[in-house]
Amino acid sequence: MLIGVVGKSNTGKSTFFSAATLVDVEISNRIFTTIEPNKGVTYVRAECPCRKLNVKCSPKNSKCVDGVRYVPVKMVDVAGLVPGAHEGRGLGNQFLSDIMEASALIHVVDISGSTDESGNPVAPGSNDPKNDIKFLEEEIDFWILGILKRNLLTLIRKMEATKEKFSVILEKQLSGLGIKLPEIEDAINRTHLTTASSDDEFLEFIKILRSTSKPIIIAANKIDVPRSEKIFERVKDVTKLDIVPCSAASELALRKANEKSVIEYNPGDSDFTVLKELDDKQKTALDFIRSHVLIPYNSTGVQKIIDDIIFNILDMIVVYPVENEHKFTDHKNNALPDALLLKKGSTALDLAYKVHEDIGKNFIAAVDARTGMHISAKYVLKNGDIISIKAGK
Ligand SMILES: Nc1nc2c(ncn2[C@@H]2O[C@H](COP(=O)(O)OP(=O)(O)OP(=O)(O)O)[C@@H](O)[C@H]2O)c(=O)[nH]1
Ligand SMILES: [Mg+2]
Repeated sequence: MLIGVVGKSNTGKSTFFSAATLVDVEISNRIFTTIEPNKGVTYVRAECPCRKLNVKCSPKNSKCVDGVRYVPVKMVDVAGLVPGAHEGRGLGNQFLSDIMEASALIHVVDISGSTDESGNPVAPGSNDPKNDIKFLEEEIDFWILGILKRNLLTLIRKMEATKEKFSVILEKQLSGLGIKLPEIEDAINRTHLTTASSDDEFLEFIKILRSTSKPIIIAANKIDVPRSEKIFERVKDVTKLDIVPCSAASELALRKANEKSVIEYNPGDSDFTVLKELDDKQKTALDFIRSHVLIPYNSTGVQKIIDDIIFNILDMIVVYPVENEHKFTDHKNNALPDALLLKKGSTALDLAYKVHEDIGKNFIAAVDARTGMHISAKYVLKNGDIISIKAGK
């Protein structure tokens, strides 16, 4: 599972990434600060079953803080896109190949309107973020069009000889983007795409595919800047995408202060507790975050965006595989060691394969550890299930 952080330059992508992963990266108020992608691990929050079951969990692949399980998700932050990137403007769009495998994208938008279309600083309110939302989608579509059309003519000619279906050729061309054949066939039917279609018709086809293969959530960043709220309300009313007010800089400051034990703060919380005597600068900064972000918006938005992507947009659930269904442990006696993300609708057999291919291949049966009931390979998993899989050798 990989989430890509995208947007034009200077909107706060690396700040968002650093707040979400606590990886130190370069952040600055100039364009094209990031050139090489930054990679890290962030976490989604789920309820850990440990409290209700009254067991002391020993997480291995994840973390548990006060009964909240933090499940890892990979994140990549890339260079800034500018309008016309597909024609080579700015850094071009080749670097988007770094988000090729991403299951979803966080589009970080400067909702204070204080960066122009190329990312240069301007007075707050001067730029309309609505245009940024539109241009980014277009640039991604053009990037996919480029991938799709690479050698397409040669492939179409070959197709006549091999009698391969057009949809199969397109699937091969788009294989790196994780798009499946039924999605391609559906989009072909909806757009009546043929080998003779124009670029505009291909773009229509791509738009449909992109919305399922690379769904976008908008991080309306820099909401802490005065008067951003009005812009946010206006943009929210006109965009069809999920949009969440966000202050990545506040989240980064809070997580850093928590790391240094200056405050106690957990990602996604609506407030923090001061643990040490603060100097004037720290006090002013923390008071500002509380009054301008946490009180009006209930959180900085960063964690909410990550949780929304995984659970609402990608429709995933968290499942806990165990070996011993009575003690909820693995063979080393660790209780609830792993928390795995699976697509809603996944079965016990899918979980077995996710744990290990051999366990999937040798699946015999499974037990729902909460109820002690035997379940079949076809059992559809529920969020929070604890499952013991029995496999042969
Ligand atoms: N007020 C405010 N400023 C922010 C916020 N997030 C980021 N910034 C500032 O915006 C500027 C750009 O931040 P970066 O994270 O480097 O932006 P980027 O999108 O990664 O930029 P490129 O790598 O050049 O594409 C920096 O001065 C940040 O401190 C925020 O939530 N609020
Ligand atoms: Mg950056």
